Amino acid sequence: MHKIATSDVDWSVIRKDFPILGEQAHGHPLIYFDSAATSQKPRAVIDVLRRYYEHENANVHRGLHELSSRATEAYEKSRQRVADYIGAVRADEIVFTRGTTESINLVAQAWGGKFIREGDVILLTVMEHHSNLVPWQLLAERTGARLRFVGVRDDGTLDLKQLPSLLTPEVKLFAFTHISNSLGTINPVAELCEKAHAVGALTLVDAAQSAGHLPIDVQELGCDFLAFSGHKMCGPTGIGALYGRGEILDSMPPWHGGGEMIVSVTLEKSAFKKAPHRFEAGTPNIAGAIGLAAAIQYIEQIGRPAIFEHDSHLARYAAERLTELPGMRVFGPTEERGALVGFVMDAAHPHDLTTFADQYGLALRGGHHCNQPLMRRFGVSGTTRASFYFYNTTEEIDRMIEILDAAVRFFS
Ligand code: C6P
Repeated sequence: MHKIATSDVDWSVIRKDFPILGEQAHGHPLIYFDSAATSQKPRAVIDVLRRYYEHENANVHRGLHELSSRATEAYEKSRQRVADYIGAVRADEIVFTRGTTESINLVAQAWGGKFIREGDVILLTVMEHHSNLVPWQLLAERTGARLRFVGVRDDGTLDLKQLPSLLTPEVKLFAFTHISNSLGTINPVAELCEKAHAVGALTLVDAAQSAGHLPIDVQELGCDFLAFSGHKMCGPTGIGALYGRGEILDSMPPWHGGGEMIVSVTLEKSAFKKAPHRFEAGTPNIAGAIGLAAAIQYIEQIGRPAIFEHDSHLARYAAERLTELPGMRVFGPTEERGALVGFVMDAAHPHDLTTFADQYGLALRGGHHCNQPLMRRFGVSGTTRASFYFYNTTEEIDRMIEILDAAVRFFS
């Protein structure tokens, strides 16, 4: 197996941690190039989930028995691990959610509901995933706020020259993605946060495509909110986190009502706990949080700088090799890119191409990737996307090129 020379990690050993990668699909060895949709899970995470259910399972924060204390301790330790992973000052700045989508909706409803008024502006970008667009559209409809968008240039980077005219004092929040899930563009988060703060706006970073791929320190980035999903970074589905700067979370009202988020309740009204428990009504995804902490531990053992180096090498290699194929259009920046590459081929529609590849055991994704405005910006209805993680290899990319080459011949 190809070893990427620039790092000390033996990736072929790491690949063996993922049982699913030994699967066959349509009688071929699976090539899994859909990690931007969801990553595969290492045995370390699968084992922790199993151990939790075999030895610790109970509800948290309410039982006065041994198992409940174990579950509560493991759940709250997981919160601390997430906080450390992204450089939060305190564990209280981490709210467990179902993932990036729920984290952004929480901010739009709880923070937006209290602080956004008619005429205020939420600044977004044209490359946002629907998860960082639709919640703001809903808020704008409710409040009379307006949305503005930073444009995307032909090379897939943000048109930062537009910022001075867009970032005016009416902007209350600038919410943008760290890494585009369709283009692979890595946005200059710290610079964007600084510029937003200069006009008094808060910032929200959608870290769905970055949290498992590169080092993140919310204090260095200077963001006020950061949202991510566990399932894209070796963790289970149904768990994710919202980071919110302490004083901002404390100023926000609850969004979901129910058990566990209250201090006292009368028939008429309730008093609420502090953040983060105020935002975690009902029984949380305890196993998910513990699984996420295990995923973080696993990723940290490898090291995010090495992962980033490996993944971006794969993405650049794929982008280069794809251009060998006829009628190929590759999207996104050429220099630095996240762990994915989107493309369209004259030979076939992205859905047909993706279905063709599947027949050879190659899992790609075809469609608009929940980026319809961005697809429209580039004049396409969708793309085919190959997305990578540290368990993928350049040999798999070579195989993808062979399969796509066969597709060109098949469709023409
Ligand atoms: N993108 C993709 O294949 P959830 O579904 O809440 O875990 O993540 C939503 C989300 C938010 N922002 C970005 C940048 C994303 O890429 C995603 C998920 C998947 O690209 C599913 S559409």
